[in-house]
Amino acid sequence: MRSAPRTILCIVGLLLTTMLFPYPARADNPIVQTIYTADPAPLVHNGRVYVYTGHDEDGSTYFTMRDWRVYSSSDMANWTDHGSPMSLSTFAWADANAWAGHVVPRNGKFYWYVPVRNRATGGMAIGVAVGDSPTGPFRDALGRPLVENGEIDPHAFIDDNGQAYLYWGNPRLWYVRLNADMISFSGGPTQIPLTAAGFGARSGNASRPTLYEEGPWVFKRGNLYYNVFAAECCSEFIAYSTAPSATGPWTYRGTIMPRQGASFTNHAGIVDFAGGSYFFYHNGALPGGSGYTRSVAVEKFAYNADGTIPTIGMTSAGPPQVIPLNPFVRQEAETMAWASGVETEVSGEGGMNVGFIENGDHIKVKGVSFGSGVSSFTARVASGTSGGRIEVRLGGTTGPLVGTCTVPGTGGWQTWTTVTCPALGASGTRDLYLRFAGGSGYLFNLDWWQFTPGGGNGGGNLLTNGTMEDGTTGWTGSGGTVSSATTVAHGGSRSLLNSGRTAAWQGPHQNVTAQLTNGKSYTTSVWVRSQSGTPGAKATLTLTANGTTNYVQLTPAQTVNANGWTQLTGTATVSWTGTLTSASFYVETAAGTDGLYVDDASFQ
Ligand code: FUB
Repeated sequence: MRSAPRTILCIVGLLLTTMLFPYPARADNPIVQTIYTADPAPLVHNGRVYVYTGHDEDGSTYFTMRDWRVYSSSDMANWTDHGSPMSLSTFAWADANAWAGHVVPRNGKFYWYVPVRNRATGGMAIGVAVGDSPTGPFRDALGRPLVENGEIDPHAFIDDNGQAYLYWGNPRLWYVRLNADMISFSGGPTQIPLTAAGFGARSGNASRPTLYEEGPWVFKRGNLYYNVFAAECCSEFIAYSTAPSATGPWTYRGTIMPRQGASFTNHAGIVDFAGGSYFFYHNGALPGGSGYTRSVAVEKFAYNADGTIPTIGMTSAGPPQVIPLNPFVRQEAETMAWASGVETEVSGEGGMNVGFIENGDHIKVKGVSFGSGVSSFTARVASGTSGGRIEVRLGGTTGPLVGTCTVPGTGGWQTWTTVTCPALGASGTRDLYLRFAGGSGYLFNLDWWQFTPGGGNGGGNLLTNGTMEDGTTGWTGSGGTVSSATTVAHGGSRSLLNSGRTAAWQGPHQNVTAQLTNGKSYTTSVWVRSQSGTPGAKATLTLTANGTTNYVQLTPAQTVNANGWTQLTGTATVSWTGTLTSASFYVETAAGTDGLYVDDASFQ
């Protein structure tokens, strides 16, 4: 999904989306926005959920698929792109149709079963690749098909007694008993009887008397075996059957996901993770989406008490985030909840990077835990042109700007350098938006980013309760009333309000006498809005030493208003002569007595 066709895709997509799939923009489902993905196969391994997908080529008018992709998440909201560790070229004997596969771990290895077209026969066959890690690389385990009968959509299941099965089929449904090596089998393929009792009755299609269409997903929960499958093309819905054993007999249990979502196929995978159950599927929800340009999405669900699966609808929000993301360790740029305009590519420094960045593009990282505050933002960047800027924003692409990093030209798209810029005013848990700005054409690539802690109540902030989340703790008024406000907040859920001021110098303040060092330079950041009116607001330090009071202007005065937050920032050297007896940090106005809201204050 490169930038050139994006305009056309967007127009067509907007129409299709409005007509067929009325989801708002910038939601978090589908989980991948940089390419079209299909046929999800989730796997839980070592505290992460991996999703193996197919890849629909842009503008496809058939299932034109040449490689497979891997994504993973530890929080079900931000997904890391691991690129493509397997493609048609992995299988020298295959020439087309990198369709719906499944990965299962065993013996310390990962086995990836896929349907591909056998060049020699022209028919669909099942291949198996093996890798040493969930992200590969994967190699053809056999150099030939594992099994071939012209049918598709393999799924492997290992029963409690260690017996593994491979299920597959369209239009029929098959299984074979895999040996413990997972790349050979005993006995021949067995056809599972497609009866109305087992898989639901289909009318009007003599060659397909039951609802079963393709994409079996078999698992065991308690004593019950489940087979979740795509039903009754076209359009497909997702249905399921249950059985007392891995080989049946199966009983049809009904619909899980009704027909929805602008794609005439659907394809399901279910896993349990971090105490929740998750249903993966695909639809045509991205701009330009259709039955041949699909996208993988996920919903959280809970089994009914009797073990049945509830009806699950497609949403644009996806599941709630399991744990917040830590910004104080290196985070890959390709870990994100939403991407707009950008793509990913293999990075020369390992893994992937975000690339093809143009002016106005952005990525969203959901639920970032800034704690008591940050002091700087660092990014690993490269640019074959003259670079641009990374705007570090909160809550949206026009949300509060906490920092701007300038990216220079580095002499190449894979010539990496590290840039750092001050970042002030981020605290609590917020959605992070990295908005990219600059001239025309591609600006730069981004490999990873990281914040340095600071501000708030830790990391050097001299102010107590700078986030205002502890009510009025630490703050005093010198006129009017100082209260904790919950109606507006810059970050978190509270701000501080000083209403009823009777003089411009009156504002919320706190004593910082004991914390100051003579001659030191201090940086201030504080977010302010007025209750009404448009006063000029500023941060000031009052210093009393040897009986004399001086005023240090910590930030220039900025016009603030009642419609949104304005950041006051500045750096000032603080010095005095003699003994310091009193020092107070103030937020005040240059003139007038408008009420002031104050939030996310740091003085360090
Ligand atoms: O992606 C190609 C085919 O479409 C899959 O193999 C089927 O399950 C259907 O989703």
